[in-house]
Amino acid sequence: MPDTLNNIAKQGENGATMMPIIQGVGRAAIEIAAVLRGAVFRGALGEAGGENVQGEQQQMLDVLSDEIFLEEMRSTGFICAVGSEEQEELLVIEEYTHADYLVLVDPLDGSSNLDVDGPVGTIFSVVKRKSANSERPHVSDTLQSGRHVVAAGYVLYGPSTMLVCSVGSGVNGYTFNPAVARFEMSHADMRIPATGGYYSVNESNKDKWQDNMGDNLRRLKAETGLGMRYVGAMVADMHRTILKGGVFFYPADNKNTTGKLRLLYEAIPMGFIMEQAGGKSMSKDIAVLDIVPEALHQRVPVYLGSEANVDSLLG
Ligand code: P6P
Repeated sequence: MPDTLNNIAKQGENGATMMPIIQGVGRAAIEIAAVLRGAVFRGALGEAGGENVQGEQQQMLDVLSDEIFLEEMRSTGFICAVGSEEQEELLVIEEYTHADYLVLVDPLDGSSNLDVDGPVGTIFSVVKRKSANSERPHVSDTLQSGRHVVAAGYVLYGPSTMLVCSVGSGVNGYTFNPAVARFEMSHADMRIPATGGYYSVNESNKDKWQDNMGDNLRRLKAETGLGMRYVGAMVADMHRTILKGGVFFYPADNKNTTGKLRLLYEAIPMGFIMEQAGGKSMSKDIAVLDIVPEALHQRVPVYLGSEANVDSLLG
């Protein structure tokens, strides 16, 4: 009998509490994957006509994925509020304002890949509220450093649908098995290789990078001979980096002066997973997980991967 998401209950001190929440993520993932596969026939590809809080064009599937994810978090009964890339304000779950946990989510990361049938993902992290259960959840409940993350992970919608997660006791990958309609453990105890792999960055920005990153990348390439791979969806680029080694990074540049990727629902969950997989997660001169967030949609530079490669880039 293969291990399923039920296996999470046996992982560390938080597994039993986090299992129903991650099972909710799994249900949302199955539904989102089904929607993605049929989107072209429903005219669901393309822009929704609005912008998200980031000023980015919302894809129709961004909006739908956000709704699906919120509904599954509500159905767990353990989540009092959700902070989402697609919602400017914290979304309080009115039936469960007394619940202990909040979820931060990028419901459909890399959605610009959708109309070219490229990989996309969902990124999530779970934190315990700071406010009393009798109070109404507040955005300040989300503004906790990554050292307080209880669980985090991502879903990769690729040739297969994978859910990779950690509750603080290492990283495990589960692949959706359509024959039995459930996620089954396929990648136990994922660990990033110390050497090898690829560097992964949008190199077209290099003339705009801050912090001398162009010279540092030239040095990394000369020292390691790493090849380059870049999908343009953080989940896909990070998943390959964890499996093959190397480094994924998005420096600050003249356009994104504090970085492009969002701290609460991209950098922190991915940084948590990377550290749990034995890698390093930096935001220039501070560990991603040590940053104390100041705003729900705050952006940061990120350098995530094999320790030697991250150290080489940051010089
Ligand atoms: P660029 C997708 O929009 C995203 O937030 C991440 O998934 C991805 O790593 C990055 O932005 C891609 O940004 O500027 O290279 O298109």
